[in-house]
Amino acid sequence: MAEIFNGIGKIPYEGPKSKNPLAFKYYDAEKVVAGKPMREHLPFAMAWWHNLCAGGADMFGRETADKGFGAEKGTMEHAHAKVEAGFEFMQKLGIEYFCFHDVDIVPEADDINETNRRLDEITDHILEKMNETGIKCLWGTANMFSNPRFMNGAGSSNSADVFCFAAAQVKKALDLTVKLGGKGYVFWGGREGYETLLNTDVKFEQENIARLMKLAVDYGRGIGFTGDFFIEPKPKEPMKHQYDFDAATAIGFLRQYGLEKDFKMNIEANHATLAGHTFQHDLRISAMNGMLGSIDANTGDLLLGWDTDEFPYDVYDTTMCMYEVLKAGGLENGGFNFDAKNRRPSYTDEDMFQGFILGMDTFALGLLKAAALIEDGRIDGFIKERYASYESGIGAKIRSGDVTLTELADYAAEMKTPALPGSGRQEYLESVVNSVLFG
Ligand code: XLS
Ligand code: NI
Ligand code: NI
Repeated sequence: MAEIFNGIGKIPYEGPKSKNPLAFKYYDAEKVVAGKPMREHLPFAMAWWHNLCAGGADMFGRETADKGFGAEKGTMEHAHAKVEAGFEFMQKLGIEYFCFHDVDIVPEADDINETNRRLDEITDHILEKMNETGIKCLWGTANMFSNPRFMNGAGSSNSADVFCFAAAQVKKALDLTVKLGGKGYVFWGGREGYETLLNTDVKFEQENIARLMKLAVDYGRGIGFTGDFFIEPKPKEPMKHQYDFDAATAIGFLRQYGLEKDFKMNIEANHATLAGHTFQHDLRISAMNGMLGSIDANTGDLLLGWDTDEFPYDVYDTTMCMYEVLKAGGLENGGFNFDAKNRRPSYTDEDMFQGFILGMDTFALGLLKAAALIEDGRIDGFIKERYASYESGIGAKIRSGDVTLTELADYAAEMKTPALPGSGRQEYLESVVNSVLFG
């Protein structure tokens, strides 16, 4: 197959002083940081849908970028051209993983049997390219939100027939994920939510989503899927209320239905901020529950109330993200999937590369700065010190559970009035972060 991205070679690492737009300034794959090479800390993935399918269309205008890769869109020839383009792209960037939905990799047919045949054909091609290049599958998923049949959701649909179609797609997507050796399987509950309680039985819908997930776990484990299932929380868009609002909500749901052993979180930065949290918040909630699985690496625009899926550029955010990831000991079966797209006016081939160079460099910087923050020790030291009253005396008794409410009240009565709990020193700590970032 002829080269698709002509004139763009392998992207080299040239260091922070380089002004070459087609070079990494910070992402130096083999550089060892906190005990292992950057590429091991940062298993980056390409999202098939944004990178190879989306051409910048929005509700006010058609596509600006040509993602035909020399073939007519909507054909299997095009599906195959995307495979070639995708692998050439990943190789040139040194990206080691990809993520996909079923309908990203083939055009959906009217008959599910024909769609499945196409999926078998295309995954043979993908597998061939994987073997040739060493590139791997991070996770697979089924798109259960674009087709009109899913207008009321998939697992949460009011229609049992639609539930069966959702089940069929999940089954096939699991087959494909296993065929491609994927490390994870994602449930992003696109339309699993509701617009109005006037037509919705929330309790029933949530139970049904859990049923679909349970069926998926049973089937997946049966065909040898040993990776993680992931829930990707998002509070809204396309639905007004989405059931997997944020990490805390999704974790509660998993525990309620006994799914917590098989599932972890796939945290997307832009979804966390849509939920009114920071990215770091949802990472922390996941990590402290042992459920930090994977990351959809993007960023939103805080002035806009929707999922803009921008390539990450904010080093403060990626530093805090990598701080959480380092503290959690890394992502076992997860990675950093660039669920991100170029802005509509960035429509050239080079722009596709620039998006990833920006994203990878921003995470590399985040990793370097997070490692420096931990090494510096002032933040961790302050937090430890802040809770020191629980290390001995009455505090230690509270922690061990070896105390009654009456004893605590007696203790308080004896003190008469407590000392203030100590300054939170937020402004000082923020300046410590700045000094690590820019010092
Ligand atoms: C949409 C989601 C989606 C998932 C995969 O907002 O981010 O792209 O990552 O279905
Ligand atoms: Ni996502
Ligand atoms: Ni998203």
